[in-house]
Parts: sequence; structure tokens; C-alpha cells
Amino acid sequence: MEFIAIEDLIKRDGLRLVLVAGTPSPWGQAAKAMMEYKGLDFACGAQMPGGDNVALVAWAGINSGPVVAWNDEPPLNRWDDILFLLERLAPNKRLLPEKRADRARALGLAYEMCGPLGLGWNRRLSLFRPAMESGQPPAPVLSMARKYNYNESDVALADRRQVETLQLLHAELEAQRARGCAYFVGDTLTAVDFYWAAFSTIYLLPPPEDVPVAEGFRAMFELLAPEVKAALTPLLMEHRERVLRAHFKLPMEM
Ligand SMILES: N[C@@H](CCC(=O)N[C@@H](CS)C(=O)NCC(=O)O)C(=O)O
Repeated sequence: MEFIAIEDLIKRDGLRLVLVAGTPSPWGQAAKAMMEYKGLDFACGAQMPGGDNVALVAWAGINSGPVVAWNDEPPLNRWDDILFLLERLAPNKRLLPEKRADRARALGLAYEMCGPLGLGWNRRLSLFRPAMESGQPPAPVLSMARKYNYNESDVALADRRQVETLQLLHAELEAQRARGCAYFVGDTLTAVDFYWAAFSTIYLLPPPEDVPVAEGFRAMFELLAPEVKAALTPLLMEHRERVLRAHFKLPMEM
């Protein structure tokens, strides 16, 4: 896949996706995999993590990834807006259940992974912690820490919050298995399976041939509190392997 300059991406029609460069940013990688699953064509550009991304900010009003745009509609950056757009563009391969109770459960579980102070957010707080506590964080880390509201009280709770969400995800999957279903919600693959596969990569990074990040990044992802590591159960990791292998393009394009 070719990454094109943001200035050129803006001029295009159709579906466009801006991914965080060089790291398996789960919000963006889940959106990309869902677009591919739905057979949607898209052009792709890159956001430089911790950078100024001037052209992106001027266009989308935000300095983060992913950004998703469809024709002349305003560019989107929230995971749920992006998911609803993809559902609208390719309703034939739905990733949100129609049955209301299942839909509510899928959106709730997705929120716990993607939303503010959800799984990804808390993991990011924990990942930034060593650099922030060193008193000399690299400039990109400092700028992202400010952007994503790094603060003492949330950092202190971050590992416990991650454990609780991972336990919830394990319990949901276990209950589904007990009723003979191989996915998180209802009877079929949903966005929740994509989000889990994507967010699990920032816990246990797949091998370099699948997720080719720079060596420094790999070492950073290996820092995991023992209680968080213990909550990454074999059931959760088996499920992520199955969904990654079946529905994500590997090696991951970043
Ligand atoms: N906009 C997303 C969250 C996006 C997000 O947190 N992106 C981070 C991923 S680590 C990012 O862009 N990091 C790079 C940066 O901020 O420079 C949502 O709320 O649904």
C-alpha cells in the first residue's frame, strides 16, 4: 500500500484514511482492517506521532490518527463516527449487529477499548509513564502526554483499569464460547473482534515479520505490569491470533 502526502490526499475524492506512522496504533489499524474486510477502496496518508502535522490539522482539525474522510463530508477522527461511516458505506458486510441488545453490547465493549480512559488510553498512560517519570521525556512523548491528558491520578489507576477491562473481555468471550459462539457478540464477527485484535497488539506485539516496528518501540511495548500480563489470558490471545490471521493484512502496514 502506498502512503501519499496529506496535501494530495485532501484533493482526492472517495474514502481516505490517515494512519499513525511507524506504530501499530490500534484505532487506525482496526479501521483499516474493517475497510479491507468490507471491500472498500481507500487512499492512505500518514500522521507523524508527536509531530506537528500541519497539513492534517488544517484539514481535519486534529493532530492524531486515524482520520477518515468520505468525499466532501467533514473528516472524522472518533472511532465510533468512523465505524458508523463504514457501516453506511458497506452495509452488506455489517460489523455492528442489527439486534438491539447485541448492538448495545458491541458498542459498550468497543467503547471500553477505544474510548477515553478505555483500554488503549490506559495502556498509553502506562507506556508513557517510564519516560515521564524519568524527568526527561523525549519531545514527542511529552507532546502526546499533554495531548492525551497524562495526569498522576489516572496514571496511578491505569494498570488496574486495564486489568478490569481485560477481565471483562475474557468473561464475555468465555460466555460466548460456552454458548457455542466463536466471536465476542452475537453469532458473527463484529467490530469488537477487530478492536480486540488491534488493541491486543499494543500489549503483546506480534513478531517483527507481522508487525515491523523499529527496535526501540518493540522494547517499549515489552514493559507490562505483571498483573496486566496475567490478564492476557490464553483465550484472549488465541482469539486475537485467529482474527489477526484471518482479517488483518500482515505484515501490518504502518
Ligand atoms: N481519535 C481516536 C483516538 C485516536 C488516538 O488516540 N490516536 C493516537 C494513537 S496512539 C495518536 O494519534 N497518536 C499520535 C499523536 O497523537 O501524535 C478516537 O478517539 O476515537
